[in-house]
Amino acid sequence: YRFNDASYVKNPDQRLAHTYEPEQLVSVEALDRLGVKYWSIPIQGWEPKIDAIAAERAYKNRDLINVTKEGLGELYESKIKSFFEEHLHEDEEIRYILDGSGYFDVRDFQTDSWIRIGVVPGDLLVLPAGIYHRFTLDHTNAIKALRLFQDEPKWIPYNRSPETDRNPFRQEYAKSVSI
Ligand code: KMT
Ligand code: NI
Repeated sequence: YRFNDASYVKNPDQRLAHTYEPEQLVSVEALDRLGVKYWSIPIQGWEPKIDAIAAERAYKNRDLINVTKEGLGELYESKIKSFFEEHLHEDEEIRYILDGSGYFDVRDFQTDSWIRIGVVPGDLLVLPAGIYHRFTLDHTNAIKALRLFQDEPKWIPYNRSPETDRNPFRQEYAKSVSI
């Protein structure tokens, strides 16, 4: 759904839903046009299915991330903060949600406004290289996700700036969604 900036300004708690009234839904097809892949694979018996997708798409590495105070320890506050800074990566960001829930916000290329994607167990989300995005926990305050990597995990977030607008991966992304 479309993220309501005015609601966030009024009550700047990133963990709230910040919907419009009524909600403005965004279709999976519209996400697809932004290069965002979003589908569901039931948690029941997920492993062989995820293994098959990983093999097919050549995701060679994976790890588990547990975004909770316990899971992140002393890094918790700084991680929560950096996840929610608008950034891009030079690789795909691939997440399979195992437990808990949260929000991935992605920029609509055409309007530069936020689209908020609520994720729950079974959701597989692939953000393309070069898309501006951010992540937050929701009110449940916990999410466990499998992170898949095409090659060596390199999770460098480049926070949005005039410089990232000129990043080659950003420019390639811009071309892919401008047609
Ligand atoms: C990211 O890169 O923003 C994250 O890994 C967030 C936690 S995964 C649900
Ligand atoms: Ni990211």
